[in-house]
Amino acid sequence: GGGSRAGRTAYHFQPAKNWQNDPNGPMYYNGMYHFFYQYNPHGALWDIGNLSWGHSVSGDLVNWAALDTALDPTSPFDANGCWSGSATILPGGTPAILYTGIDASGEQVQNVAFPRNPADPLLREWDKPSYNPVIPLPADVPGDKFRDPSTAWLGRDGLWRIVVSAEVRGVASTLVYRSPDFLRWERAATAPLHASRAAGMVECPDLFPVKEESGGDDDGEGLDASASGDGVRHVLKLSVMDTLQDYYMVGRYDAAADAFVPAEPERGDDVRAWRRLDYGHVYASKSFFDARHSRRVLWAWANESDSQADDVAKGWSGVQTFPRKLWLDEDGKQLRQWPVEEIETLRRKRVGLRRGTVLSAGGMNEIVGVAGSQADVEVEFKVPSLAEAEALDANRLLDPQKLCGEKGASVPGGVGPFGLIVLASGDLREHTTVFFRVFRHQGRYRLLMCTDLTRSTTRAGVYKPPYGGFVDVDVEEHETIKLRTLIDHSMLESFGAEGRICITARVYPEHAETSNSHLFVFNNGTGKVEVPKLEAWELAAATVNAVGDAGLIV
Ligand code: DQQ
Repeated sequence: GGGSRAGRTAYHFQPAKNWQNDPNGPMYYNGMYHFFYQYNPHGALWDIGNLSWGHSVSGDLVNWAALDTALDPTSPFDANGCWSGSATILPGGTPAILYTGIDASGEQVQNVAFPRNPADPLLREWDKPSYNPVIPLPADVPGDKFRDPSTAWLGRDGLWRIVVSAEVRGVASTLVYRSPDFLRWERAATAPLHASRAAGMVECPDLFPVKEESGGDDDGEGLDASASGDGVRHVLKLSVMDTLQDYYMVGRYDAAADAFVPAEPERGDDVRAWRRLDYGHVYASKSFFDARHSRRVLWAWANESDSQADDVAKGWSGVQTFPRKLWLDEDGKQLRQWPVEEIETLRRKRVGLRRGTVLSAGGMNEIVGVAGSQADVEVEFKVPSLAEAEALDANRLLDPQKLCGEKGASVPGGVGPFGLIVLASGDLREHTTVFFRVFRHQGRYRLLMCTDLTRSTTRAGVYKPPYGGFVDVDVEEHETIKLRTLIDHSMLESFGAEGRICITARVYPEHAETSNSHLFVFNNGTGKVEVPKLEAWELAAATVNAVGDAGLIV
């Protein structure tokens, strides 16, 4: 059924209807972007035995045309589901997919699939050779804990490598497999690339190279999966089932030993103590190398925060983040993320604030002239003095999310809170805040960023937490504190300090069904805050999987 329009996004990736979860096998091939995703063609909920690979294509990562499903659970080696996996562009240019099948006996195995006709620009049909699975379940891994093959990379010894997630004798392990031909795969005899006793099963593991940044002009450039050598670092990214969060560690990958040496060993083996990819609500992310623009692009799934009954009524569930360019910060430890620049093709009406606008204590300015439910907002805050920053005990540093809850936007502070009020109803009964606060701890300043959903909707039965994280920047060195927020009906993606922190949230304001959403910039700190720059654009709706629109793209 069509369901209600409520909450549907205008420029984020969604299938026309039904359930979607993990991004799968994103790639750039023959002038076209391909995106696959975990999809239930039969309904709006995840269904353990019914997962297919949905498939869409795009010329610009903005507008998408839906094709038929690429993989369906129809073979003995995937009869109970085609689960997550990745694409690899083989030498000669043909793509291959590796994915997890739930086989006829309910066990997880790894399968390969190839395009039936590589000359078809849309790669509509995919063959699953009958010799699958290419990696059967190992004897020391339980049948329900062996999945999510990564994109492959080619070693100097001519062998392909992938990582697969497995629980080996009770320990969550990231296993390396090697292959001379992409068909015969052997588990590396070395120790797993990573093993975590504490965190429990991990999913969607990935190891990919990033360029060591010099602070020069070519910053932000991405690398192909097989890049190695001088100036190359690697990122190990893992999705932890226990918290439903994605974490990463930057390090050095030793290709000869298939070992990963973390840049921050002090964070330990428990993945939950690693850096978060996003401090909000995303999971099962996957990146790919976009050869067209020499960049690495990340996708991630943001599931619904309303009830399953709501999803059934809507007829759909799940959104993908807007594709993000991903690169390594100059510090060699943290990643930076930023919406791909193609989003700017959707920018329509632009409004701004007068240069030199100052927000005094309790100040609040409405940004009028753009539709507040579909906007791209960039704002810079300049704090004239950090002297009033509140002191913070060490124990309060441990739980930024809790701190965001206790010190919400309406709790006045020393330096901050300042930021945006988005998706606000005319009477402000519904509103979501995205804001910063500066604290002082042992002579150092700490920048906190929050997205607080507590008042985002008057509806009951919706998950509306405060989200938050500390931003890894030297506040004293930074002239201004920058924020970019993408608003798209139920989807809110915020990027702090030039992409050093991301917070994605799902929101369901009731007022949006019948009236406009308002947008404000505010300061609730004791001292004044300057706003040297604020630009807001209304964004046009993209063409995203509208029924029968494939002709528009090709
Ligand atoms: N979702 C897939 C699995 C993966 C999980 C099944 C992560 O392959 O481990 O839909 O969300």
